[in-house]
This record gives sequence, structure tokens and C-alpha cells, in this order.
Amino acid sequence: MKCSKCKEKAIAYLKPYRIALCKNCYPNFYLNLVSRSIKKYGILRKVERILACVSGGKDSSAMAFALKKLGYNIEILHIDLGIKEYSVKSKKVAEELAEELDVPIHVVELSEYGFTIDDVDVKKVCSVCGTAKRYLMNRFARLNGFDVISTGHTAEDLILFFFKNVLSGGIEWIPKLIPRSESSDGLIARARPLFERSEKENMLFVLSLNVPFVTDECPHAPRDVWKEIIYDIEIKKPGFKQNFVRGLIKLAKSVKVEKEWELKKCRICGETSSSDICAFCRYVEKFGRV
Ligand code: Q46
Ligand code: ZN
Repeated sequence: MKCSKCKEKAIAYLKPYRIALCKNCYPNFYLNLVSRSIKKYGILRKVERILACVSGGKDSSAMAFALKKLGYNIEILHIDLGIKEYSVKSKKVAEELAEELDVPIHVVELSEYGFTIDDVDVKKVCSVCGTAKRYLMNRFARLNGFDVISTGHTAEDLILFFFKNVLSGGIEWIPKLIPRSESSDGLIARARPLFERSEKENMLFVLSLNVPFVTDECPHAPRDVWKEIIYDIEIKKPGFKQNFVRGLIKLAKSVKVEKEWELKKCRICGETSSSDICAFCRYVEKFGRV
């Protein structure tokens, strides 16, 4: 198979775009797609100070790399979750990426709060981990004057989030699917510049440019049947993920939520919370060693 642009050997055929691309032509094609999403949906602005959250996985590495190449003003945040060798490798990758991009890196250690993800002895470890990451990202961005937090969420992540929440009756979350939210009440603006990109597109980008990323999977990651279902649909209906996610954004913008959370300040840490004590501080109490 030959590259549709330069006739060199192609690394992949991208069905949704009906194009085959080689290692040299793919990165620009990908960067154009990311740039188009950012502009079309007003996801980021060049004047903003952006905190790019890098876990070390291919998606967040692709996000930080693409933003820097497109001329955005990023600094990297890595959260060390304390998941044995996985966290050691992830932190190393985030540091390598920062060095390669010549951008500042900040590392927040979850252990400084008295526990790590390996100490969490409940079934839904990922739910505790997700809360901890969101809390630490927001706190760091707020205390250090960042305008916006950028994450590597993909089209698959948004579709999974939608299915899981709608199936459990949680439609009040639908407005949160928008690719850019603004800062309010101590919550810093959030941006998902890769929301139209698939994991495969991100993987091809990091591989074609040798961007550092961890290949190991988190040992706590559960098997996700929904992800397999989404892949099956994409095989039978190429372009499904992109079309679905664009539809989701329209839905997210049009849904009016009747029940608004009453936002308070956590009595322990002072961060924005829907209850007197925020979920993170409750975890610190539950899992903390001190
Ligand atoms: S790091 Fe944390 Fe993931 Fe590991 S414990 Fe689950 S949520 S799987 S992105
Ligand atoms: Zn708190």
C-alpha cells in the first residue's frame, strides 16, 4: 500500500478519511486534524497558559506533543499515583517528553497526601483514582495561575462516558461532554483537544514521531467490554466514532439540566465541592496512613 500523498510505503490506511499515509506524511495530517478541532470548537487559545496533563500513555503524550508543535503555551503536569513500576515508568516518560519539547514539568505525588492508588483496597479503584486526578489537576492549576487544563481524552473516552452514564440513568452529566468548559467557582477551565481523535490516530502519531509513551497497561485497569463494543461498531461502520462524538457535542450543548449542584467549599481543604467535605478529603481520611 502506497501513501496517497507521496507514494512512499504507507503505515496505515485510515478508513474514515479514505486515505493511506506514510510515516512522513501522517504527522502533518494528524496535526491539521487537531488544529481544525481546536479552532472549530474554540477549545484553546494561543494566549492561554495551558497545563497539559500527561499520564505517560499514548493519548496524553500525543496531546502535549501536538499542542507544543501547534504553537500553544504548555507546561506539563504529571501525577505520580504510586502504582509500583507502572508509575515509575510513567513519570520517566513524562520527564523525557518535557525534555524533548523543552517545556517545564511539574510532578505532584499522591503519596504526599498519605496514600497511593496501590493502597486503595476497594473494588472501584479507578473511581478513586479518577477523583484524585481531577482534584490534584484542578488544585495545581488553580494555585499556580493556569488558564486551562488540557487532557488527552479521546473519542472512545467520550463515547464510553456517555454510554455508562446514560445506562445508569445519569443524563445530568451530558452537558459535561463539551470539549471546552470555562473556569467558574474555583474550577479551572477544561479542554479536550483530542476529543475527535481515535486511540489509533494517537498511536500512529506517537509512533511516527517517536514520541515517548508507556506501553504497559495500568495493573488496576479493568477489562472494558464497552470499549470492545465500540471497536466492533467502528469495524462494521467506519467513521462511527467521529460521527457519534460530533452528535454528542450537539446534544451536550442543547441539553438543559434542571438539577444544578449547589457548590460549596470543602471544610478541610477549601476546594470547590458539592458536599461539606470533598470526595478527595474523604479518601484521604479513609485510605491515608497518617
Ligand atoms: S491509572 Fe487510575 Fe487508570 Fe489505573 S487505577 Fe484506573 S483510573 S486504570 S486511566
Ligand atoms: Zn477537601
